[in-house]
Amino acid sequence: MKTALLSAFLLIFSGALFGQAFVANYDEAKMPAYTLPDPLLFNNEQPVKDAVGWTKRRAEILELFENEVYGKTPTGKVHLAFRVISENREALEGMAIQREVQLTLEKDGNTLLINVLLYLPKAGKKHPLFLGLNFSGNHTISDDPGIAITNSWVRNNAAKGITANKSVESTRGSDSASWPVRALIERGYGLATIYCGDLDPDFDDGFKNGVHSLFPGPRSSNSWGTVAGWAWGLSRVLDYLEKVKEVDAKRVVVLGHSRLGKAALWAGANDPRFAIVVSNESGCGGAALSKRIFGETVERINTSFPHWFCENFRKYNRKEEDLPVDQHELLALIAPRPLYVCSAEEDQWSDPKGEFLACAAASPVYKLLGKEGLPGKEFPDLQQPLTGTIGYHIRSGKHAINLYDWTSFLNFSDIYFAKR
Ligand code: GTR
Repeated sequence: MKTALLSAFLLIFSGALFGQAFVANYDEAKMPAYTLPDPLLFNNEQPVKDAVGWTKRRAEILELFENEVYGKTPTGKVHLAFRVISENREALEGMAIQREVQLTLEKDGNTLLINVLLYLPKAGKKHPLFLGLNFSGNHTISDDPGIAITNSWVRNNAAKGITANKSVESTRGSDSASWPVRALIERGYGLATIYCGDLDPDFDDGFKNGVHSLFPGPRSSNSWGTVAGWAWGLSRVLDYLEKVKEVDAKRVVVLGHSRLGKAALWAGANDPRFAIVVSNESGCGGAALSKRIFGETVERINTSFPHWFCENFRKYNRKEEDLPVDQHELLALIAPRPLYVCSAEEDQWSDPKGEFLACAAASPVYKLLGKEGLPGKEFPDLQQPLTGTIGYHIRSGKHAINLYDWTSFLNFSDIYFAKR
């Protein structure tokens, strides 16, 4: 009864949200039969037998994702410069250093400015650190009056007083519940965050602004979209973090919630320097299997957010069965590094079961590489994390990232960074 009510609510909610007649399926019995591509079979159907074989197969899978889903990230040297714009060495009652740093990315005379907000524990020397994009500006993650309000484009929101795509003072600290900085510092971790809109504003402008301004030129059906642009930016921040003396750049966890979780996964797949990857409720185009057609679908995501993926991804609108890859293979690209995926019970739009099954289906690759993958095959109870080299939890509650989630990421990272 409770599930039926929840499904009805979600159905109406998602329809109303997009103002179009779209009926999402929330019934396992109505899902099509589907077959997942085997990550351990080459495109020519030959089996992958060992780690050397996997390196070759990995390149095939990466190329499929580039051509059919996220688009190809352009190559070419980008020059990185940085300057500290503010520093408070007595943040969080003297426990932490809070620093704002402006990065200038320059290519062929075009520049992009991005602001990194850093928190570092004062005790100790080199710290492991979480790196993640935020949704609305660095100033929204803390109510500290010292953090600059973003100058980048933000979505208008009359209720918040945002009318000219410019953020306002009253949004300071508005997303602090998603960023429990004190808990991280107390556990010995730093945090680096940047506003996703510094890298690419989240609207369809025909790929002109943000990172696209650094790589102008003709586009094709496999040119990158916004999710890939955000992922690329995470790697540029890691380039900078490698130069920060208080950061242990070999222990950086890249994480993201929802659309920014999709970006974190693609960043982790492309950049092996990320030691651990965390996806929080990343759903369709993230950790959830597309072929299940449960919750958000390929057609729905390409219609609501035409700028997120490459044009080729639209070939699979209502044709998920034709996709040559599925999202378990994105997770497999992270192997053998630790990966943590989480879902929320009331977030059926992101298909928690599809996220869990993707973890299970990525596990044979971890096993081939001598790692455990996801322990157990049973979908876990609420608040019962599974912890192998792939970790997974589903918690009660809504689509959000909260202290329970962060505590689980910290517990997971502690194991792999051997702090216990
Ligand atoms: C939804 C979108 C999801 C997810 C979410 C979010 O509207 O359909 O794919 O990314 O937004 O980012 O909060």
